[in-house]
Amino acid sequence: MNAPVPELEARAARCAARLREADDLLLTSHIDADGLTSAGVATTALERAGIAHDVAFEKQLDRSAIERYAEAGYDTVFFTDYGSGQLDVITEYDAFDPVVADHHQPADAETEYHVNPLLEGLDGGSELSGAGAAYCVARALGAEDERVDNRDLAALAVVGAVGDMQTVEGELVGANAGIVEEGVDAGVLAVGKDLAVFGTQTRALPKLLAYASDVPIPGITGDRNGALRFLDGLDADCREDGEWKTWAELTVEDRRTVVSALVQRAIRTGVDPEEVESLVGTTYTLTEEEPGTELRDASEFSTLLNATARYERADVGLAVCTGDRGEALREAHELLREHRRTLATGVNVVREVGVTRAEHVQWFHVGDRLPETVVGIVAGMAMGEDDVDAGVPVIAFANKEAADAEDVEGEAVKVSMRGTPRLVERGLDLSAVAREASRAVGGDGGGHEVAAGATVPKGREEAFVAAADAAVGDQLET
Ligand SMILES: [Mn+2]
Repeated sequence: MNAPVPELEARAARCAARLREADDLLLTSHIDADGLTSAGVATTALERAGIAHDVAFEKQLDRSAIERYAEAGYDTVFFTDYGSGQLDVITEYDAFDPVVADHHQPADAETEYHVNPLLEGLDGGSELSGAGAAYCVARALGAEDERVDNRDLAALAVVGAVGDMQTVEGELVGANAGIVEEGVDAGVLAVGKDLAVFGTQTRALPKLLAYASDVPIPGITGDRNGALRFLDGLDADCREDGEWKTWAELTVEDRRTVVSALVQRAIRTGVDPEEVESLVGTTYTLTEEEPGTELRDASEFSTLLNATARYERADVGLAVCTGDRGEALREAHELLREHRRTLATGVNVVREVGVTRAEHVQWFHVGDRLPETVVGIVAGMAMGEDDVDAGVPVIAFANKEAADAEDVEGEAVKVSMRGTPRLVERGLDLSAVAREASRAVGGDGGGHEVAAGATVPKGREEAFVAAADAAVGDQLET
């Protein structure tokens, strides 16, 4: 009854039992949307179970962090959204018992207290996220009594999965789908069909349509004036007091009008029927949150959290996850606004530095003009803009701050690569491309099929492009 993922039930129960015995517990988690929601799930469940604990966050769980925990005198350390890959190092220290809820590839070492989908034959990339693994432990910590069974935390687990890009063709599957079901039963989640573009809760309509690049529609995508004319030509109330509405503010009737007009326009302009179908997708609504706020939509919620993570304000992100709708939410909004300003600048920078087309990839180099932490997102946003082909993976380069470049000798360049779900369906795996191409030039890289990153020595950028071009060519051919 307390097992959203039956395969992991026994492991989650062992973790919960160990956590109950802890005298001095530290909860530590990764700083990103999935890591923050993992911590949100874990800290709430621990608090409800009356288990006192400290909380720490790391950008990267390295030896120095683990050593710090060992020296601090904790007898138990609960790792969420990381820990599996570092178990070989973690188990070198006898000072504490590690409890791990993660979904990354485990290192060659074990702990008795370890929840990870990969240990039971589930996919850690698409079936369960770090927040999902933490949720399994939270459910095991919860009492049988449905007032404190922790099923309400399914909403956060879903935000984590969406934030870690675990959707398959726009939908959560496998163990994630089981968690969705529990959230729906608990009354905290609703699953719906809606326009499958980002920003439905918060973006003004012309911007919403112009920036949606997953299914490029001629005359609308990447064309704010075109989107404006399109909307003005519809028999729908798209404005209120002269101001454009957001998608969430439209009536159900008007939404239908806009979607059917979009579909007609797409068909008329020769967009592939299968792509037209994917204009409508699955949405996850957090029903307890205020309509018209980011928190209402799982995807937008995760973006808000990522904004706090990007500025290393895990304290703000966690507070939002645990229910602070006052000061922390205001701060998170400010960070997101700041982030969006940087992104808007970023798209202009891409235009100015120019995009170079290779055979199977396209690339640009921003040098020092953008922080390397946002270049990947800018690359994704640029796809579908005037001079960036949405059907070809993008490689973006940015100079790294000298102090950050630990992976390579001398000056380093950060590489971010972005594809689309459609390219992944055709065989694209940017994680493999990042790994192979970076090793070929003396760097290091990895990531996901649709988005990956690497660090390479300065001056080796074009060699990296050549290696990546060949690798992508091979993948898309077969
Ligand atoms: Mn994760």
